[in-house]
This record gives sequence, structure tokens and C-alpha cells, in this order.
Amino acid sequence: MRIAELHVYAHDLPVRNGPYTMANAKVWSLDTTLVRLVTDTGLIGWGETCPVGPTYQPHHARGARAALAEMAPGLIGSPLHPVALRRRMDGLLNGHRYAKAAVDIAAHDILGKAWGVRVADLLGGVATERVPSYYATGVGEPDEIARIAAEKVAEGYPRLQIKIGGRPVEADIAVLRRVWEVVKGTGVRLAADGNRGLTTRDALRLSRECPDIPFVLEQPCNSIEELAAIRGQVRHGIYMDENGEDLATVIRAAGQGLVDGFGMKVTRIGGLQQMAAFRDLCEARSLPHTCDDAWGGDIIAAACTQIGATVAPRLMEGVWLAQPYIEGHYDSRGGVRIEAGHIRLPEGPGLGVVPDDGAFGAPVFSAG
Ligand code: 0XW
Ligand code: MG
Repeated sequence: MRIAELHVYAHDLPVRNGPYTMANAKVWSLDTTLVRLVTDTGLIGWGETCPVGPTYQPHHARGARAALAEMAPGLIGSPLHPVALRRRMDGLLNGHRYAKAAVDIAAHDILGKAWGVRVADLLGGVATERVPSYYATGVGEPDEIARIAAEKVAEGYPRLQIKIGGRPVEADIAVLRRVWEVVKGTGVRLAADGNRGLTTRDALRLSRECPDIPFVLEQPCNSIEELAAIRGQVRHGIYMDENGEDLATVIRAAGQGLVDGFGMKVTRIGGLQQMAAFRDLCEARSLPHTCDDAWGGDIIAAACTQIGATVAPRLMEGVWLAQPYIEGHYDSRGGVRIEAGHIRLPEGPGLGVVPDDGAFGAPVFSAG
């Protein structure tokens, strides 16, 4: 079975009640990219990649499509085996893992359909059918963020991620203190996510002024060097997110004991094949992690849920989905939804999500 056709689509995802605000980005609408692969046996698989704007990571929507256009002719005739496919893509284009991930996800969708199993089965087997999620607030004011926190705990979310950074650190400390007042005693786990936006000075102050609040500090500062500089001085666990660009960096961070866990994005690391390797490295060092993406609709949501379902539950920090911030679904019958803070693993073969006919209009380009 080989790739016979590759089609690429662009689609807008407006943010419900936008903008969504992080330390380094404010987004009203996201430009997502869909990949549809067709095999020589007539099977169809879908992939997706959706940077959350052009400043969150060194990724952008038109960059993803340019990378896919560069690789597309060389992918026609390729087998779908994920490792061989990754090597083929690496032979066609250096880097650009976030674009390659869309092809990798579509290939996993096809393999699952061909063998009549879910992608989670291909990735090692289902550890749970009910995958925990977490809710990420935007950067905001203390009362508003505390109101959202209380609401999401009541809905059943086992974890909250509070966005911080991009403003005076006093404002972030005030938010964390107010959130703790309302969630203390509920058992909810907390992350304070700086999205690279804090100086080391402010990260140290935030940690020192909140010694009683058991949050992990997620990607507080911009670089690995800055994380290393505060590592021995903070009172809180440190998670790496945006700096975890590839498996080599993950190995370095885990090997040096630089972090206590990861926020990980399926597309940033290069797709589900690389994500499964990441999961196994983390398990070998007992490092908790998420299985997220930066943004995206039902296809990326299904991909994150499929790998999330395979993670050892004690190390599972949750699958974040953009679904609560998006109107509607690609698949009007089997769209991926968060209910009571958890996601039911889709039941059909492959990703278990099939976009409605014509959901994305005409392709922006095709090969094959
Ligand atoms: C909360 N997320 C998973 C979604 C946004 O893209 C940012 C991201 C994060 O943890 O940084
Ligand atoms: Mg993060």
C-alpha cells in the first residue's frame, strides 16, 4: 500500500469569545492546514497541523503549507510505514517537523483503517478509554481567572493550566493566589504556564512568593539556558514545553535532570511516531507529560487523544484540546469532545474521526 494522492486544505478556526491570550500571542482566529492522503488501494487518511499564530513557536500556517508543497511530489509512491515515511520526509526536507506531522498523522489514520484497529492500538495499546484533559485559561485578571478555575473544577477537569507572563509579575502572583483560594482542597492539579514570557528574575520571585501553592512552572522562560539557571533555585517543579523541539532535546533535558516533566505537542515533535518515542523516553525516566497540540480541530484532537490513551496513567498530565474554544466540528457525528474534563477515545478504526464531505472546500494544492 502506497501514497497515490496528497491533497492540502486551508481552513479558518475562529476563537470562540476571543481573543485567546498568552504571554507571547493574542489570537482571534487560527489558520489550520489539513492533509488528505489517498492510497493506491483507495483508503483515505487525514492529518492536521495548526500553529497557534506565528509567534508561539517558530511555526506558521503558510510555512506548513510551503513545507508540504516542497515534499508532496516526493511522497507519491511512498509506503505508509511510519518510520520509513519519516525518513523519506527527512530526505526531502530538513526540519519542519510540524508540517511532516500532518502526513504522519494521516498515515496512522490509514494504517488503522487498513488493519481495522484504532490508532491507539497501533501506538502500543489503550491504557484508558476515558482520557483526562486539562483546561488552559488565558492571561487575565484574578477574579475572572479564579471564576473560570472554579467552574472548570466543578465540571470535572482534573488539572488546570493558568497562563502567566507578558506583564508585571505582581499581576501573575495575584492571579495564582486568587485561584488557589478557590481551588485549594479540591485536589485539582495546577500548572502556571509562562509560555517563555518571564525573565529568570520574575520566575524566581513568583516561585518564592507562592511557596504554598503546588503548581508546576511550565516553560517560564525563553531558553533552555534560562531554565537551567533557575532550576536549582525555584521551589516548584519545572516543565518544558516550547523548548522541547525534538527528541534530542528531550533526551538532553531528561538526562540532565533539567525538568520534572513536559508539555508536549504532537506536531512540534514531528507526529505520532515521534510522540510514541517521546512517551517511552518519559516513561523510562518517570517524567509526567501532556499530549497536546498548539491548536486545531477534530483531526488533531483525535490524534492527541489516541496517543494520550496509551500513556501510563500515573504519568498522564492530560490531553489539551482547542474544542472548548472552537464552534462546531469537522465530523458532525463523531467529533471529539471534552465531557466532565475527560475525552472518550473515538471508537472507529484509525483516528475514529471522518470530516464531513466538503468540510474544507477545494484543496489549495494536490499531488499525484
Ligand atoms: C495550552 N496549550 C496546550 C494550548 C496553547 O496553544 C498553548 C499551549 C501550551 O501549553 O503552551
Ligand atoms: Mg505550555
